[in-house]
Amino acid sequence: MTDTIDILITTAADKGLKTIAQKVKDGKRITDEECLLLFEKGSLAFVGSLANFIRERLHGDKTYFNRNFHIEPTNVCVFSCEFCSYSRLYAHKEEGWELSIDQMLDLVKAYDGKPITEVHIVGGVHPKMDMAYFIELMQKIKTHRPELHVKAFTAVELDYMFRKAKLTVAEGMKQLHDAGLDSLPGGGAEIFHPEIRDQICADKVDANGWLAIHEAAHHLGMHSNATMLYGHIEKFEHRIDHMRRLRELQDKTGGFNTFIPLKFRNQDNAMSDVTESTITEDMRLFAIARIYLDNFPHLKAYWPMLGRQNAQLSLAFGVNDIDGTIDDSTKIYSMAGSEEQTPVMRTEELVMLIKQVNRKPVERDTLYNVVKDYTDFDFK
Ligand code: V47
Ligand code: SF4
Repeated sequence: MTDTIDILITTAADKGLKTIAQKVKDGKRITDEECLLLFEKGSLAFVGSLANFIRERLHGDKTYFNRNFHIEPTNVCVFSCEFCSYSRLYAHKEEGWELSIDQMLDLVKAYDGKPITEVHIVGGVHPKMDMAYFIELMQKIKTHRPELHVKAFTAVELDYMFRKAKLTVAEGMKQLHDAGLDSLPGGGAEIFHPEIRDQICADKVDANGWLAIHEAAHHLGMHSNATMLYGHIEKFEHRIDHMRRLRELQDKTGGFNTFIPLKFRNQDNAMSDVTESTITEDMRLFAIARIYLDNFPHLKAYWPMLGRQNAQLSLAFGVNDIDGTIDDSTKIYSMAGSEEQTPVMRTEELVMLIKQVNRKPVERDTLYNVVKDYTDFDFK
């Protein structure tokens, strides 16, 4: 019987596409030029089949999710990213919220006795929430529940904290790690290329700063994720530049777990005139990212942003992780007009969603250790 990959090699519309299919079959890396060719000429079916081949080679039908909850310490922010629907400028902070350490600890305590493995803490950049504040928070969370994995702070928040405390990146990272910070989420990456970054988030940490923070974390043995905010004013070349910088750092450190493409949503922000990408473009991007980022073990679709059904669809386009069951309401996406205004999904629902498309649901912890395989589990 001929495999799908051989059919793709034989029937590819173009010599360049044929070479790419052959490289995928042989487990070889594609170049930036080949990646551009995929964006320009690869049909949805072509890139999807290649990405699915890679996904199944890496993970079979396994589809991961985790049980986590979010804490957003504040939506007050000193920065003013054009795409952000969430932040309230420091000058207008009466519209914002600021949680005290005790309030955040109460949120953690609300999960006592519940089988949660991770807390994800990210928010705006508040000038008063400094190193000392977050070190105390980390220590108190760990004292209360030592085994809870703390995934916290985007490189944007960290860059601001370290500069304010006059610490080098290595010193700042070490202090937070010692206090209990386990890993970094992937936010704040947006689009690295200055042609775009200067237009959408000029005042926050640049590409090199973002990458240096993740590199420092990796050197301490911590893992991290990487995101890309796509589907606005960037061109294919900017997406490729973004992924190339990530692929290069991953070659050096191996510290990234997961790549998470974040679809730009245009509600209530300064970029509301920018049309959102289509579902076809979303799926093509997932697939091309899976093909290009050969050294990233995981590709995640963030379902609160994409919506349940599109997240389900993405499992045929290279995605092997659909994030967590989130019991609280993270506001960053509902405020930007995402599909999911109440991003809460029970484990049973998530498992069903994955099974409906014939994949195997596996609950993981932050570092992808298997917590429970739900393939043959019956909730009745
Ligand atoms: O960096 C802000 C994005 C990110 C909009 O690491 C928007 O597991 C779309 O990074 N449209 C923060 N996106 C969230 C984030 C994240 C989410 C889930 C999991 C993980 C992880 C990380 O949210 C920001 C920015 O790129 N964002 N505004 C918007 N209008
Ligand atoms: Fe602040 Fe983050 Fe919003 Fe930018 S995306 S304004 S850094 S909260």
